[in-house]
Amino acid sequence: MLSKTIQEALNNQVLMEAQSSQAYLAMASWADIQPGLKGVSQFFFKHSDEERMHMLKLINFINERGGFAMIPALEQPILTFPSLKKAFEELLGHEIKVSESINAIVDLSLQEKDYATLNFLQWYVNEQIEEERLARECNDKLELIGDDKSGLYLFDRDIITMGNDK
Ligand code: OFO
Repeated sequence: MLSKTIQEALNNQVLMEAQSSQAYLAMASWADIQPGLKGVSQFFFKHSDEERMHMLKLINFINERGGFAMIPALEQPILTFPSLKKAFEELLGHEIKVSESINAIVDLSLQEKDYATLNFLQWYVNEQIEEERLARECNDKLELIGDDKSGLYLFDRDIITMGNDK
């Protein structure tokens, strides 16, 4: 059975994952209408789906452990970006916040000796390592590419397979 505190923290994580999914969906739609960013758009659509899966996993766990997963209202995410670099900076910043939030719940479950939640969260801890790595890699590449159009062409082509090794 989940304590009230852990349940609240996990429900807050449901919100964060839903916000991530929505934020990346907005990035996907924005990229979709930019010239030459079809690959990036697909990447964001896929990423948005993954965040929804992260949210569903939490919902199942909360309900399975005798809690109640509450589906949150969402704010409108950022819709447009001054550059692709800015969109990826936003993505990295977002993932760092998600990691911090996961770590805080890990801490809480340790304090409360809730080993089931602690064990459940290990998947998210590992996932965040991968998500941050991927976001940093994209930011580094875009930094190198700068305004080079052929570099951007290759980035858009290659991004589809980035992160497939996880
Ligand atoms: Fe759910 O991993 Fe990104 O936010």
